Amino acid sequence: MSYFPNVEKIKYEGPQTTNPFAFRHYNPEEVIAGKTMKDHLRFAIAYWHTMTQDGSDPFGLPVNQRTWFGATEMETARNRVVAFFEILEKLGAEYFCFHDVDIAPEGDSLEEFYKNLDEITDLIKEQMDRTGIKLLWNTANMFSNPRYINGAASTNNADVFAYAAAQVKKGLDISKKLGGENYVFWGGREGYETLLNTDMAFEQDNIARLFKMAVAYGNKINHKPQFLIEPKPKEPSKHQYDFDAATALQFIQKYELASDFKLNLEANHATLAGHTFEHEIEVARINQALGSLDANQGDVLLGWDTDEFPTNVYDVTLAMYGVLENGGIAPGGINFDSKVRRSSFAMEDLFLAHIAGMDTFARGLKAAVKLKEDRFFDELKEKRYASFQTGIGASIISDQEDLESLTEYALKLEDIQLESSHIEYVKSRLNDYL
Ligand code: XUL
Ligand code: CO
Ligand code: CO
Repeated sequence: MSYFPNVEKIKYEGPQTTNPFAFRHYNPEEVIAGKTMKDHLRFAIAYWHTMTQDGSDPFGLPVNQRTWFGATEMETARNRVVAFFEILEKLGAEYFCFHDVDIAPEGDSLEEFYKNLDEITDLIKEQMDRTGIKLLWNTANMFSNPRYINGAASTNNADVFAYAAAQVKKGLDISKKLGGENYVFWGGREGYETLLNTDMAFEQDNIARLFKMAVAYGNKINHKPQFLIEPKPKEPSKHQYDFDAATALQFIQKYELASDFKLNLEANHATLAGHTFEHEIEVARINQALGSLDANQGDVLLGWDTDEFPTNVYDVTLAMYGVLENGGIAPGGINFDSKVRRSSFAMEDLFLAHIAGMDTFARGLKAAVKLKEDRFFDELKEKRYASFQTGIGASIISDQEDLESLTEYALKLEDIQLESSHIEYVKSRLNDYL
C-alpha cells in the first residue's frame, strides 16, 4: 500500500537537476567537517503539520487533499502511521516528533485515550523497527482541549493539573516504549490573559512542580530523555511565561532544573519575540542549554507563527553556524515544525516542501562550515576585541584591576582611539558565502 505511488525515494542529484523530487544540496552521506550531512542535521518530521494539518485558517475551510481518511478516527490514525513512515523513508529523514493527540484520537475518556495511544504506538514501533527511524521527541498537547482554557500546569483548577500530569506520565511511558531521545514541553497556554486575577508566582511554581514530577517519573521508569522547554512569547496566550530563551533559562535556573532541561528553539518563535533565530541559539549555546531546533520561518509582514518551511539561506546559515559552534545539535535535531501554505494542498507538496527545507539547511550547513574554516567571524571578533589582549585590557580580563586603579589609568588617557567596524563591507563579504 502506497500513499505516494508517484514519488520514488528522494535522491541527491546536485544543483543542476530539474527533477523537483530530488535533493539539489542535501547529500545525506557526504562528509563535511568530519561528519555526514545527515549526522550534522538530524532531520525530523513533525506529525502535526504533515499528517493532521488540514489547511484551514480562521477564514477558510480545510483544503488539503489527503488520502488517508478511513471510516473511523482510529482507522484514519492507523493509515496515518503507514503514510507517515512512507514520507520519512522516502525523504530519508531519520527522526520524527509528535504530540499525543496527533497520533491517536482522545476518545471519550482518559482511559480510552490511553488505549488508543497504546494501539497506535504499537504500530509506530513496528514501523520504527522495520525502518530504523527514531523518535527525536514527543510531547503532550495540553493546550487544544477546552479543559486547558486557563493553562495546564499553570491552571487555576487542580483537577486540570492532575489531568495534565496524567498526559505527561503517558507521554513518558510512550517515550520509553519508542526510545525517545528528548521530551518537549511547549507551554501552549502556560501564560495569562490579565494580571487582575492571576497569581504569577503560584502558576510558575506549579509549572516547575510538574517538570520535577516528570524528571522524577523518568528516573523511576529508568528512562531519561533530554527534557526541553520550547519558548514562545505569545499565541495562544497573550503573555506566555517562556517568552524567549533568556526567560526560559531564568526559569530553569531559578527552579534548579539545569541538569535535566535544555531548550528547543523555534525560528518563528524567535522572531515573534523580537529576536533573530541566531540570537536565541546564541543565548542558549553560551549557557550550555542548546537542546534542539524547530525549523521554520515567519513572514516579516505578518505578526503570528506562520510556520513556513525554511527557505531563507541567510538566516539558516547563521543558525547552522551556531549549531557548529555548539559542537553539533545531538541528542537534539532539526525538526520541521513547518506547514505547507494553504495553496500547496496537494499530497506531493508534503515532499516538495520538506525537500525545500532540507536543501536550505544543507546550503546553510555548507556555508557555515566554510565560514568556520575561513575563521570569518573569529577574525572579525578577534580584531574587534583586540584591546583586551594586551596592556590594560589584558589586565582587566585577568581581574587585576578595580575602580580605583582604572580611574588612575583613565585620568592619564589623552585620546581614546575608536575603530570603524566597516559593517557594510562585512555584510557584503558574508553574502559571498551564501
Ligand atoms: C507551537 C509549536 C508546537 C511545539 C510543540 O507554536 O511550536 O508545535 O513545537 O508543542
Ligand atoms: Co515548535
Ligand atoms: Co511554533
